[in-house]
Amino acid sequence: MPLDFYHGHGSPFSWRVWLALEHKAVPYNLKVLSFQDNDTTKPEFVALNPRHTVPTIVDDGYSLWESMAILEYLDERFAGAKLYPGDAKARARVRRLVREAEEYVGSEGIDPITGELFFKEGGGAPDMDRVAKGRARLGEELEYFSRELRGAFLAGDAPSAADFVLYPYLGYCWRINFRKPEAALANILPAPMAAYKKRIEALPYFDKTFPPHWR
Ligand SMILES: N[C@@H](CCC(=O)N[C@@H](CS)C(=O)NCC(=O)O)C(=O)O
Repeated sequence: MPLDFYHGHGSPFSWRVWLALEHKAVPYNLKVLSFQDNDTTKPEFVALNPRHTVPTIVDDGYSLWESMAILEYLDERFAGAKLYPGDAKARARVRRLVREAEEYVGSEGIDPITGELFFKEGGGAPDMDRVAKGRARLGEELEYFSRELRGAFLAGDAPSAADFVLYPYLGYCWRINFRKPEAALANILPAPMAAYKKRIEALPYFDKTFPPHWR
């Protein structure tokens, strides 16, 4: 029986899960929630996930949230391509890359930029020094991740959980720059990361996962 996948377009966390479901060819019913309509806080969704976050999956009555818990669950529960491939060391490396992407690309690089340009408390003028620091941090980290490529992707010639965590941040950089050119992210990707981004975007299932309002 297909599992239910609750998704919000544009959420980097939810995008991870959609890419993983497709990559593993897990059957699923897509249930898109609207942030604009506050669908995540409606009682029927809160009954499934008291944290009211996407991604959430419901597999045969079992409800699970937190994107990385979901990725690990999918890999254990379903056959098919591995999100955490290889031996214990290779799998640990994928988990390390996941945490590094979340912490250093996401929290230290992107969050200060979006915090100033999109989500500024009180709607005051953005602190462009903070934006510049975030951009510098992001640049360093994208150089780091360029060195972590092992063939086409981060863990070899097939995508892994690490790619499905890193890629949505790269897509988000593009989107931030489109909406806020003052973020100056147009040239943030080093050449190996730009080529890598294109490889992810060429995956046969990629297109359907792209946020429709970003087109
Ligand atoms: N740590 C969570 C983060 C999930 C999250 O923050 N999702 C946001 C969208 S980006 C959300 O659903 N917000 C709606 C809400 O909090 O009601 C994960 O990895 O799944």
